Amino acid sequence: MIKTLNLIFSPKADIVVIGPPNSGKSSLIAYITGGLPKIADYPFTTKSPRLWTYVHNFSRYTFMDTPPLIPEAAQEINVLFRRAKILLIVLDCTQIEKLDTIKPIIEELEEYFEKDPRRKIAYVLTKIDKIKTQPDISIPHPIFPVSIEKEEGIEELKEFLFRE
Ligand SMILES: Nc1nc2c(ncn2[C@@H]2O[C@H](COP(=O)(O)OP(=O)(O)OP(=O)(O)O)[C@@H](O)[C@H]2O)c(=O)[nH]1
Ligand SMILES: [Mg+2]
Repeated sequence: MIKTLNLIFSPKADIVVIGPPNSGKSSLIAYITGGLPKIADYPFTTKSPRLWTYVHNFSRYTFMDTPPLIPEAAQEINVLFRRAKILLIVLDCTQIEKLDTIKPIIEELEEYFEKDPRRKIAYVLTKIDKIKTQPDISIPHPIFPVSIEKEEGIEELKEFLFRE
């Protein structure tokens, strides 16, 4: 008898970084880890998931950079974060009002991720250097406004990520 097994490989990362195209995921990972992912001012720069490591206080943390979150990619993202401890949702603060199409997908991914209560979800609002007043968004998770350009807000985020 021949049996067919469907094996799903989910790479192990501590922190999985997801978000819409061009929101600043790779820039954030590059800034924190010192790695050199491809960064550009157009969408779909990151074509496939990639792991980046960072050592903080003698502990090693692995970040996963992911391709842009679009409806067609939701299933792939779901597989990628199965072994993660933290899901970091990165949004461009200048594009918040354009989130309608992927909002339900994000909520679905959050629901799946939160099935394990030991896991944490946080939002990062990027590019705050581009706006005068921060958008008023209400989300039941920690929110970290940051600017890679002005090097603002990163320390607060790192404190959250690397808290034991
Ligand atoms: N002004 C400003 N620009 C930023 C900031 N963070 C990222 N960017 C710019 O935003 C653009 C997109 O950055 P990426 O890091 O490639 O975005 P991404 O989310 O990885 O993009 P995809 O891989 O295509 O999904 C680049 O031109 C970055 O320099 C920020 O805090 N402020
Ligand atoms: Mg990228």
